[in-house]
Amino acid sequence: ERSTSGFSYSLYHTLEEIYTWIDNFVTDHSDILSKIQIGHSFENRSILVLKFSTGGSQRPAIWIDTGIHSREWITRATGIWTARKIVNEYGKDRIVTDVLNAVDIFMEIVSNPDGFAYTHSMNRLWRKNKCSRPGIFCIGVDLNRTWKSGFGGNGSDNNPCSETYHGPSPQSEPEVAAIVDFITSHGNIKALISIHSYSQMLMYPYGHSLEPVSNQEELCSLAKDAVQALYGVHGIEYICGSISTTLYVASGITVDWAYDSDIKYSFTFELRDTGHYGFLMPATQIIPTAQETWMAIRTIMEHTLNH
Ligand code: ING
Ligand code: ZN
Repeated sequence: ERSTSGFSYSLYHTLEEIYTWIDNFVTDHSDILSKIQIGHSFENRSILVLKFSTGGSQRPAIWIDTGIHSREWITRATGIWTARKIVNEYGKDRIVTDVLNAVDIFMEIVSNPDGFAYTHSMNRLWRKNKCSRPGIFCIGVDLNRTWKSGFGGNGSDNNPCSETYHGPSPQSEPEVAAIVDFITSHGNIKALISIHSYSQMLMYPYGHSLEPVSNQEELCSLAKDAVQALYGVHGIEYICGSISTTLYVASGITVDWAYDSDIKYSFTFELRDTGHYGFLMPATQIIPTAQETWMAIRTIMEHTLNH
């Protein structure tokens, strides 16, 4: 690598540093990488997606997002490491090579740029986006409660001052609308992985209902394989299951919308840890977290390729 050679994958970075890294990373690997701007945030920051593609047109694709919740710093750092891993393993690792020869990968590293900037400038524990609306005296919508599927249901809040405020209407927030528009117009996304922290879980729909999804046995067995592969790296234990039965009922979430939009492999991670550091995960755990998460992501990618 040339221009990204000074970038440390074992440190947390600011928004500006990550956006510079994206530009340099795309330049360094322009044979398989490009950058797509899918929209703008409430405060008018660019919303960027990395596209990994070895050719073809409208190939089936896998979507990965990190940083929907701004305080979950470990998720973006894991996403950045994962992006480099994918590039490094193409042509070496059989699964990555087979996947990228048939499937495109889209990664949105900074899914909530305004909230992320705010966690650096003002409030490290900010979760929501930064929208404000006339007559509403609290800031921000929870970007994992404002999706159309199950909008306004249990485990989301109508109070704008709540951490789980669902917003005025489905996809009212530009950060979510950008993803919905992109995925919908793409039309061939086969798997979606939405990465949060913390709790050490790998989950699948539904969040808004206790009802099992139609392929729940397949998702459960794939999740078990994925967390077993993860465990093999550093011995970290994850639990898996549907969101509503494993964590709690939550409505208007990303993966429920994805599943109801025909993305049958929809997963959400809660990365390290189980509460000791919580959102304040030391940077020394970035690489081990990314290494183990990678084995789970790779397992999901392989299954998606073969089904
Ligand atoms: N927890 C998630 C939250 O939004 C979650 C849990 C993840 C619920 C995915 C539904 C879907 O409440 C964190 N830590 O963000
Ligand atoms: Zn989260």
